[in-house]
Amino acid sequence: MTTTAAPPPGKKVNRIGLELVEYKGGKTTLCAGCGHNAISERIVEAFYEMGIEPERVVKLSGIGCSSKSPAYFLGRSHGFNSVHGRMPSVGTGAILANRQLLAIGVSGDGDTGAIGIGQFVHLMRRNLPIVYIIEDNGCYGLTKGQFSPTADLGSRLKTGVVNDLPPIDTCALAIELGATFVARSFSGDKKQLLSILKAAVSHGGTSMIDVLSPCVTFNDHEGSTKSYSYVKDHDEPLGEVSFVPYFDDIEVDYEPGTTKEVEMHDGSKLYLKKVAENYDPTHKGAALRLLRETSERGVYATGVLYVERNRPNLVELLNLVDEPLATLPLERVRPPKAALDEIMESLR
Ligand SMILES: Cc1ncc(C[n+]2csc(CCOP(=O)(O)OP(=O)(O)O)c2C)c(N)n1
Ligand code: SF4
Repeated sequence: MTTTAAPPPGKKVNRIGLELVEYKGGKTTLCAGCGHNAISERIVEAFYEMGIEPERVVKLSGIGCSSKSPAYFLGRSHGFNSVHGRMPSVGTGAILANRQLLAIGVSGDGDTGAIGIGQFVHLMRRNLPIVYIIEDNGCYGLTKGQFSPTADLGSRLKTGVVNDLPPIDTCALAIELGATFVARSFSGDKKQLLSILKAAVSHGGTSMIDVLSPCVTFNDHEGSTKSYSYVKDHDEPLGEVSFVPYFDDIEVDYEPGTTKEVEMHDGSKLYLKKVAENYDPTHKGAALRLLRETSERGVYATGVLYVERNRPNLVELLNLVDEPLATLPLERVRPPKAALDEIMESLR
């Protein structure tokens, strides 16, 4: 139950009266220093600062170290740790059964880019309302560090083995397929990742975030392009990302020309400051060109890369009733006998 009574003095609570600790999950069992742990911490902060009721959230994942991480945040939320690469279909079922849930899915670059690529492709096309996070370390951490499909051409495993296949850029792929919110961030960039997560939660369609998240145990050495030092040295933020939620009526002063304002589905505002004047985050072609150009230089463009507003999400497209299907009484989900008889008659 959410409390809204005034908190005792000295107790810090959010706008629905909950403390930060109420957004935490179990103690992590991942390696110390794993990027995935930092992402879980930012998710805790984002949901706390947005004042979202944990019971309204459903956490979904596939299989991998990354996919274990929903156990380490939002311990009061619903959760489903699904089969390898199959989180999108489980998430689709959950949201269609209960459109009032707020879905957050955590996947890995292996879970998404290899076994789950087919499901990922269709999720991006459908605009299901879900925050879809890829915790991208370029390897299969859980099965001891083999290359994943996002590993860069020429990058090396600790054993010296060289990757001779070109990578899949999940951001470019998502934009190409029709995703309506696409961002890339780095687990080590607390401020940027937190703002992006909050914007993603406010989006109302599929928000795809590829978070570079180094695997300290198997892919953090020289020769890797997903190590902490490589990503720090090759991170090219698109601009500063700030987020003002709809419930904070704050006027933001910004320099025209170098700041882009994007209004999110729920009325929150996203400000992309100091972005190049000719970069338009609502222009598909500009986002794809940026990704192509930066990848050719071996750098990572981070920030909110692309946002498409006002496209109906899957729940709206299907014209679902407002109430969750899961709790509708039988008489409202089953057509009456007369209607069925009429259909049968029309087929004779
Ligand atoms: C059907 C099936 N095939 C293969 C596996 C073995 N397996 C478990 S996790 C994993 C890849 C994990 O990599 P990623 O999604 O990148 O997550 P990470 O562990 O790096 O966070 C694989 C291949 C499995 N569990 N199930
Ligand atoms: S093996 Fe790698 S991905 Fe898995 S928990 Fe350890 S550091 Fe993280």
